[in-house]
Parts: sequence; structure tokens; C-alpha cells
Amino acid sequence: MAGIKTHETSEGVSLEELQLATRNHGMPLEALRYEVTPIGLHYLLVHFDIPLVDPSNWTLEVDGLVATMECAGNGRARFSPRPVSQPWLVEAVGTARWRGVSLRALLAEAAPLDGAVEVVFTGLDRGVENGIDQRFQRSLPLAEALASDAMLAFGMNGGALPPQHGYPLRLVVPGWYGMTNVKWLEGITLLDRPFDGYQQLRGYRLRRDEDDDGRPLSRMLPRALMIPPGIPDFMSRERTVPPGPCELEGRAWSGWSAIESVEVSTDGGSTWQEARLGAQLAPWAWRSWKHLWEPDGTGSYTLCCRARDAAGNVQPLEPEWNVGGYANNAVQRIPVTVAP
Ligand SMILES: Nc1nc2c(c(=O)[nH]1)N[C@H]1C(S)=C(S)[C@@H](COP(=O)(O)O)O[C@H]1N2
Ligand SMILES: [Mo]
Repeated sequence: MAGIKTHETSEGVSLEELQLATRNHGMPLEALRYEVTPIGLHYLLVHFDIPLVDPSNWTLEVDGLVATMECAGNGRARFSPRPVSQPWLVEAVGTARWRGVSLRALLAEAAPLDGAVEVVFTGLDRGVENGIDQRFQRSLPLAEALASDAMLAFGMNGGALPPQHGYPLRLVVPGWYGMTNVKWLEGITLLDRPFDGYQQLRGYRLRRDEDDDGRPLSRMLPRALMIPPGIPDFMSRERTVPPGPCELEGRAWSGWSAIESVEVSTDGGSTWQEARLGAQLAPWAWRSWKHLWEPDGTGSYTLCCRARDAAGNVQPLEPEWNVGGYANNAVQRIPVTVAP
């Protein structure tokens, strides 16, 4: 793969990226108020087209779980130079109540042969990416698939899976970045070697430069997000907050381990205070946090929050650049003005 150019960079958002960004929307940050993200507010990322599926002739060749899912490209638009692709800021995340069957149980039923090492999931959607005609496909090492709480989901938030989220069946691998969760499943294939499809070998890898083969993305790094307080300006979305105590709140998650702490800064990251963590709704769901902020006067402040997980991962102040613009979990910054 070394030497194959897979991603460009650019400063201004192009019309092509705007086209992507209107198809693929983020979760408005005020939706962090919901423990389970309502359908329509859950973020959306579709590489090709949403397939039209007739359930009467759909087949798959071969309870309930709440999980937070985040796109590996979340934060991409904040890199400089900016890798050209879906220009996410921070809102490519959501939490859903999935209903389906255990992948582990299904694989056990299928009784893989001894030589099987990887499981490939194929979606019905087809398109061209970087000149390569493909189905959307991703794999998991068999051992990883058997050890995980992964499921084949046919329900979302109490109803059927909607078309844009993978009707009639999708994979959900809790803790892993979004690309793992293949939608519109058509087939599951066991391989006796590592899968070398486009989305595995060229997309979704952390690479320092074009000559670096890099390493594959897997689990979500920790991130805390804050519900922007006060009221927004229409164009800049900068916030105005009235003087007096202000309860800051948000949610935090990590695919590596439980959230251990969330800290809040109101001075752009110079000093930090510990936030209060809420209850963990489910093992794979985000965790709520709150912090009472008492501004010492009127004027400008930069609010930040950062999460740390039990595996010792913590959010950086500045992101580490990579070719595809992945896994930017640098702390969120919210400029606010305190004014009557
Ligand atoms: N078949 C298929 N599955 C897919 C995708 C896709 O384009 N096609 N996009 C992936 C990516 S990159 C992400 S982040 C998640 C987004 O899931 P959502 O749109 O349900 O939030 O789906 C993943 N599964
Ligand atoms: Mo994604």
C-alpha cells in the first residue's frame, strides 16, 4: 500500500465535501441531553447509496443492547492541513438501543472450520471509492468477533432498523469505531487469511504520511462532549450565558475501558476541575457528567471537557495529524460570553 495516495488535504471545504456533509449529518450537540439518541438525531454516515430492500426476498447467507457509536472520522475538519472527506467537527456520535441476535451464537451455530481466522461482513451498497469499485465490506478477527458482545441488529430504539441505519440487518460491535458496524448486511464470510478489501487495507488506517502503511483503526478513543450552554448566535453559533451559576453537562465514552473521570476547564485548558459522573446506563453506553460553573464575572470564556478511561487513555489538547484525518479526540472547545 506504501506510495498509494488515498487522501488529499485542503484548507477550504469544497462543494464535493458539502455534498457529502448534507447527506451525512451529525448529531446536533443539544441532543446530548438524551440518554438514547432519538432516530433522526443519531448521526449518519453512508459511503455509497442507501439500498432499497424488499424484505420478502432478502436473505442472509450463512436482546437488546445499548451502545454508543462514533465515526472514526469524527474531528477530521479540525486537522490542519485538513484531510478531504466527510468534514466532521465533533458531532459524529450517537447512542442507540439495538435489538438483534448475538454474533457469537450465530458463529457457533455456523461451526467455523479450524483454519478460519477472520469474518468478513458485506453490505448491499456498492460504489467507487478512490477509483476502486466495491461493496462496503469490513472484517473482524474471528477471535475478536467471538470474544465481543457484537450483534446482528434488526431493531433500533424499539422499532425496526430504519433504511438509513441499515435495514434490514446490520452489525453492531460495541466499543469499535463506526466503520466496523456494517449496514444492509448481505453476507458473512469466514476467511483463512486476513481480509484485504479496500475499507480494511486502504481506508480506516492511522498513517503518518503517504508512505506509511499505518495501523488499522479499531476501538473508540475516549471523548467527552458538552451540551453547549446558553443560547447560540445563528451564524457563528457562539454562545451567550447569563451571569450566575451555570450547570455544565454532557456525556463521555471510550471503547477501550470504562470512563474513569471527566474534567472541565473554563479557561481554555489551563486549569481543570473534576466533574461529577452520572450512572452508567449500560456497559457500552456513554456516561453522563455534570459540573457547576460559577463564572467570576462577565466576559469571554473558553469551556473545555476531557475524558480519561480506566485503561489510562486521556484526551489530548492538540490532535496528532494523520493522512485520513481519523481519531481526532482532542478536547472540545466552546467559546461563550457571559453577559446579562
Ligand atoms: N454498508 C455500509 N455500512 C456502513 C457504512 C457504509 O457506508 N455502508 N458506513 C460506516 C461508517 S463509516 C459509520 S461511521 C457507520 C455509521 O452508522 P450510522 O449511519 O447508522 O450512524 O456505519 C458504518 N457502516
Ligand atoms: Mo465513519
